[in-house]
Amino acid sequence: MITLYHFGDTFGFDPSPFCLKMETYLRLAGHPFQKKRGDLRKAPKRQLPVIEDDGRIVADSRFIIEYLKAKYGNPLDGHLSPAELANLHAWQRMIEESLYWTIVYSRWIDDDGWKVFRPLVFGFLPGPLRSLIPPLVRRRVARTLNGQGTLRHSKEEIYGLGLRDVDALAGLLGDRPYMFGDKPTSLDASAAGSLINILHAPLETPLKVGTAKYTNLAAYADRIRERLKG
Ligand SMILES: N[C@@H](CCC(=O)N[C@@H](CS)C(=O)NCC(=O)O)C(=O)O
Repeated sequence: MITLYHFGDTFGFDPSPFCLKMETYLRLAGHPFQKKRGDLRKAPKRQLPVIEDDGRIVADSRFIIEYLKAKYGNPLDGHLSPAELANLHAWQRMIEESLYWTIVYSRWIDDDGWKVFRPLVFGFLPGPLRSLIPPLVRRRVARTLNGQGTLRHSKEEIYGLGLRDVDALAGLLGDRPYMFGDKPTSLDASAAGSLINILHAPLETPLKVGTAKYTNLAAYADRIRERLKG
């Protein structure tokens, strides 16, 4: 049985777009799995998700999916043409290397998002640590966002960039059930991991407000969330 190590269902689902992507992939591909809380200190790359399968540990959702495809077959993407696979690759990178950073900004840096996000993810810490740890982690996230480039922009620009990615996704989906048509592909795992995290997290950020205007994306996130229930 595959074990998916993730952060936990803090929002009723995992707050990490990558952990939720992995869960969505496993569910859509029909692979039996169990979820366990992961420990970042034990994770090979100090990030989650990680899976364990027959004693083998694999880290990073991209490598995990490659591993699963090699071992269990490719039920989601096996029918795609080389051009479709190239397309899928580009869209996936947009979600994970571009839109992701606006999500991070909306939670960790934007003061309105941070006010709500902080108690949700750090509320479990005992008294003194609860005031000490969150600002330290927030500072580390700010350094990362600055190095990556997002934090060089104004708040309006950052949300504008994220919403352009969202607009592109809405255009791709159109009125189809999944991003590439009638059947789910691994792109839907990436898309759902981020869109559910934007739309269903209890943070009223400009990213959420702007995304909710796309009724096709809102219905899509609802639909995939239903499928995650089993
Ligand atoms: N490329 C990785 C990204 C995973 C990732 O960024 N995970 C974040 C949570 S969304 C994490 O574990 N962050 C903890 C840290 O960097 O300290 C993947 O696809 O799995």
